[in-house]
Amino acid sequence: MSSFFDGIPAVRYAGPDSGETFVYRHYNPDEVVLGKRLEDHLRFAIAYWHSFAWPGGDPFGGQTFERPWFGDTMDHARLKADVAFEMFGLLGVPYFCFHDADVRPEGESFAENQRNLDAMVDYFAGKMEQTGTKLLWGTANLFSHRRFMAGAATNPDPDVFAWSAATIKSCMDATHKLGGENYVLWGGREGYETLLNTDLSRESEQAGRMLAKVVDYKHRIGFKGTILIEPKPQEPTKHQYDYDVATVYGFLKRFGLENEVKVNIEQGHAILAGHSFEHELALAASLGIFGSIDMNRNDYQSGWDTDQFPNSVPEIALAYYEVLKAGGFTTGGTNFDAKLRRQSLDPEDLILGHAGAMDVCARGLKAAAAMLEDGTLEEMRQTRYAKWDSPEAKTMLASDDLATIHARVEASDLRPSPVSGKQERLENLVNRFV
Ligand code: XLS
Ligand code: NI
Ligand code: NI
Repeated sequence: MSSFFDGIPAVRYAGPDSGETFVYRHYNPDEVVLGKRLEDHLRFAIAYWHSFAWPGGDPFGGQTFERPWFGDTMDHARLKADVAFEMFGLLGVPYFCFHDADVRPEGESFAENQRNLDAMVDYFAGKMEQTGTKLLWGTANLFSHRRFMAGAATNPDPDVFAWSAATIKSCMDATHKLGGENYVLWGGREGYETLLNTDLSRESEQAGRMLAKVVDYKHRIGFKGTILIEPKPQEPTKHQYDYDVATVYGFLKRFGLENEVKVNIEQGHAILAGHSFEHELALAASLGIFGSIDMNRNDYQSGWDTDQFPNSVPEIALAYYEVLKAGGFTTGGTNFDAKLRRQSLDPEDLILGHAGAMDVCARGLKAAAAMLEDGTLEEMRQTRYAKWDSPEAKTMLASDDLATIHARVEASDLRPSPVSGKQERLENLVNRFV
């Protein structure tokens, strides 16, 4: 045991009336909602990078956090892992997620990176065995090191493509070995800073070829998890190719990978793309590519990815409503891609950030389940489209050509009569549950 969290008790469910600080008021993992335990609905995961690797810097200032595991040796990496697994235990969170660069020191060469990662994977395997914590997903950091400044798969230099492909292989192997349930690709540098030096045709072709190699390798090693692309419109690049769910779907179709790859949708990225979180979730579900969630919240004024812990139950309820409507998570889950504010220096801040977010998610999911059980929303949605059930409407959609439709409309003196969309009534209805 490290002494980092000394004095902080394990956070456990104490009910909504508890006045304690280190408790869940709404997240009772064993509570059954729609026939399933809350823990199995929400499938919470902690992001290694924000909680254990991020030093608290922003564009105007450097490190604010002082952590005993900050440093570039394998001893530091092991201490970081010890503290991370202690935190997973204190919070009772079933999953975690990591990038290679979060967990191992940066070596002098690719081979040294590989050795460092292998050693940490073995260390993780032991900890996972001891604690029962599982891996929701692994991923490669192809954006921090300066070699990736002009992209990874989309780099003008094939040497960087090679380095990236090799790194993805290492990270897929690591994820597979640790029983990871998904593998994520977030293309932080897959985009451009200026069109003046960018060949869009080449870069998208390179991205498509890399993704095809990832899918091929997944099948080659028998990885049963889901490959997930995480859309984001910009930041750090001026423009990121995986802009949003719709863009990713078009890209997948173009390379014939729409049945092989799904999406990991992040709240903050949806907001940056000018969408609501529920829009991205609903669209992914309707396209059959909904996979997983990076849960956080974006500051609505900042224009950048603030990765704050979520705190709005009504917003979260609408998001989980889409998740539940889509049938819930299969291999996916709720990964807190969220970080402390840089003034939140204390160990307890890490615990309370997550605990509060888990309570908010639990409330949101329960509200969403109640809306589904009530059924009025779905009933009203169906009623709105009910006329499409008629045989004439079905034939028109399936086979009538424009001339046939024209003849019918002209002969029957058709006069469409507008119907209320009932938005206010629907919004009032939602308010009863959140
Ligand atoms: C950054 C992304 C990143 C991915 C994993 O904005 O959210 O953290 O989730 O590479
Ligand atoms: Ni993310
Ligand atoms: Ni993000």
